[in-house]
Amino acid sequence: MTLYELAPTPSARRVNIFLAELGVSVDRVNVDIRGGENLTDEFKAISINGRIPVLKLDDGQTLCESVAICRYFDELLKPVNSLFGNSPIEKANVEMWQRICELQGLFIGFQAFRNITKIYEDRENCIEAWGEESKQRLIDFLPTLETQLSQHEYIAGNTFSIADITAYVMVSFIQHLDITPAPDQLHLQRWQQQIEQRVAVQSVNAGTNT
Ligand SMILES: N[C@@H](CCC(=O)N[C@@H](CS)C(=O)NCC(=O)O)C(=O)O
Repeated sequence: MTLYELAPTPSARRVNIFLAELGVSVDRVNVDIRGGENLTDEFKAISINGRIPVLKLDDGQTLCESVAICRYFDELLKPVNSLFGNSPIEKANVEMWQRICELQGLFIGFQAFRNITKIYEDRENCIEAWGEESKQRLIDFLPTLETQLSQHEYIAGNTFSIADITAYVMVSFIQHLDITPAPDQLHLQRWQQQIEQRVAVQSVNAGTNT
C-alpha cells in the first residue's frame, strides 16, 4: 500500500504519528500541495476530498481523511491497546475528545492559518477577518484542554489515544499563528512535553519514521 502525503503538514503528521505508534511502515509518495498537484484530475481520482493524506491499498481502493486511515490500520492490526480506546466508556471518551479537538481545535487552526496567510488563495477565497476570528477561538479553546489535563494524564483520560495525537498536532501547528500555551497553562505544557518524549512522536518530528 502507498500513502500519498506531505510529511510536515498537520494531517500527514496525524497519520504518521499513529503509524509510528503502531510500528507500521508504509511506502510514501510526496504530493506537492502548494504547487497544486492535489488539484489535478489524476489526484482527485484517488482522493475524494482532494487533499492529503490518501492511502492507496494494494487492490486499488483508496481512503482519504486522516482518522479514517488510522481507523483502517487499527481494525486491520487490532493492537492489544487500541489508540481508539478499548472498553465501551474508553472508546466513547476517545471519540468525544477526538471530535472536540478536531472541530474546536485543529479545524479552526486550519481556518485561521489558511485565511490569515492566504497560502491557498489560488484555490479558495480567503477572508482575513475569519482567520483572525478563528485564531481568537483557538486561544479561547486552550483552557478546555488545560482543565481536562489538570484532571487526567491524557486528553481522553488516563491512557494515550488518538485524541492526544490530534491535540498535539494542533498545539504544534498553532505555533505558526504565534499561539502557545499561556504561562499559567501548566498542565497543557506538562502534557505537551510528555507527548514530545514519546519515541513515535520523536521519530516523526525528526523525520526518521518509516
Ligand atoms: N480532514 C482532512 C484534512 C486534510 C487536509 O486539509 N489536508 C491538507 C494538508 S494538512 C491539504 O491537503 N491541503 C491542500 C489543499 O487544501 O489544497 C484529514 O484529516 O485528512
